[in-house]
Amino acid sequence: MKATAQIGVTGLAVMGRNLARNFARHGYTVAVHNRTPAKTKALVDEFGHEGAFVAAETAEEFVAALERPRRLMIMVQAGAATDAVIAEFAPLLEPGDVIIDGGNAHFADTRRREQALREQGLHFVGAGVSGGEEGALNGPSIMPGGSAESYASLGPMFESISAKVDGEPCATHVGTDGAGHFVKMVHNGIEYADMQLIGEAYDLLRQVAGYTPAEIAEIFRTWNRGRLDSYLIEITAEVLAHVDASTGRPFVDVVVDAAGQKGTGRWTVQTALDLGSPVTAIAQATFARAASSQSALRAAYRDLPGGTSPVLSQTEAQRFTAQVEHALYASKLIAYDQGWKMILDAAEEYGWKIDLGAVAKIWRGGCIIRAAFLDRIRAAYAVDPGLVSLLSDPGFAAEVKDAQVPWREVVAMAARRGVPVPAFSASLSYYDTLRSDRLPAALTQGQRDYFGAHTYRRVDREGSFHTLWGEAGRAETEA
Ligand code: NBP
Repeated sequence: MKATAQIGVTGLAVMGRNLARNFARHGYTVAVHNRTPAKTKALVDEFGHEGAFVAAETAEEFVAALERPRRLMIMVQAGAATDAVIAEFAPLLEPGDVIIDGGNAHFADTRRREQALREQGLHFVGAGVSGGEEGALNGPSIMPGGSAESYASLGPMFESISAKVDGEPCATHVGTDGAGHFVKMVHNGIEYADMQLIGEAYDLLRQVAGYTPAEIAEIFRTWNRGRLDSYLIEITAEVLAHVDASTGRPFVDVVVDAAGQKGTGRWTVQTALDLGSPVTAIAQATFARAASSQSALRAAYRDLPGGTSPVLSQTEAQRFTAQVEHALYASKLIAYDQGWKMILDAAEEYGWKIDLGAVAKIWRGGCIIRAAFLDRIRAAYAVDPGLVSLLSDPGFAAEVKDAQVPWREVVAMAARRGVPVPAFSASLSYYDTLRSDRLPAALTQGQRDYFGAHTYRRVDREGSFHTLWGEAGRAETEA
């Protein structure tokens, strides 16, 4: 077989097939391969007219179809299937060739695979791909890791097939080895938090303000024309406005209230614990899904007493709605700030040089959290690339200042009424924790020293100290 293809895609389920079509539609010759050859044939039969495809039945044919250095993209199930495909293809490749994993791999697996393949002279690029099947076809947000050398050859192709915002591509070299999959994981964690916060805003508008799903859809449509303008707010309005055809009831009322997850939110929280990154809003969003699925536990709690339920007047409901917008925006800002800081923490841990402004830039389009807000974050990093927190940006700081009264009133109202707002309150507590002059962590240190002689540091002297708690006089010793 003549080597004519600039890129090869193996794994032609929804994602691989759509990415292959996207490459072909952008003028690239694409070699296509799938473990079950019928899928390869179906792709070429159905979409062959869209561009130049080279159908390969065997691994050898597939590799032979690729121009050198070969670029081979794996789009199979994450985990063991990815390892199996790498084991199948790596022996057929030559030094300088590039294997790209566009699946949802855990970044630690990507680091392991990158190191092993580097020893064989191969480049391994873990590329986060966001936007689902629609994004894969029409323009995803692409977050490649791996070597700078591999990005030099892959970058133009990824940038060409990615989503574009203001003419700029939603693809960039994120950092070495697993940086791309790490950033994709945090993207999904932020997505969990954003969705939970929107859910809590809906619940408050319904339970406290007394609005119907259709009325709340209108409120979200209004919000979508302001600073909350985002894909998630837009689709929320669509879902809330939808009426179930078989019952005539609001669609949201006929859906079982137990949320699922595929695991990327959980990975974000697990990794955050290892890094010591306090992503509390993301964690609460992940736990909220888990709690919603605990049916026996929910049944055990169901009849326990809750808050009071005064009815709001129309004017009060309108005022409350404006307060919820503030609370949602401020909480969202905190959730994003937590995700950004987690990326910074990981960059330090793993030696990645990640341009946080560039991350905001490539999330403006193609992915689930795409939003006008991300352009604000990009702009904040353009002014100060060393920002430790988004709240150090004067514009964001001013908005959080404006949100103070409504944010606190909404969380207080939720507590009084017994409406669960785990992500709203986690965001507010995070804000209050970090702005505190003194934290009760000092007491925690005292307790730790008392029961475990864990020692403590003093505010007035260098060194580690231990108090002899069991002895009369409780003398302090230097540890
Ligand atoms: P799936 O995750 O459903 O995987 C199906 C593909 O994996 C098929 O091509 C299948 O081949 C192949 N495969 C499996 Br399973 N085991 C294999 C093995 N041992 N050797 C070779 N091939 C094997 O596909 P998808 O939903 O298109 O997702 C692809 C990747 O993209 C996944 O990692 C996913 O997490 C990620 N992702 C998905 C989305 C989304 O919205 N679906 C979004 C972003 C990322 P077969 O046809 O022979 O069974």
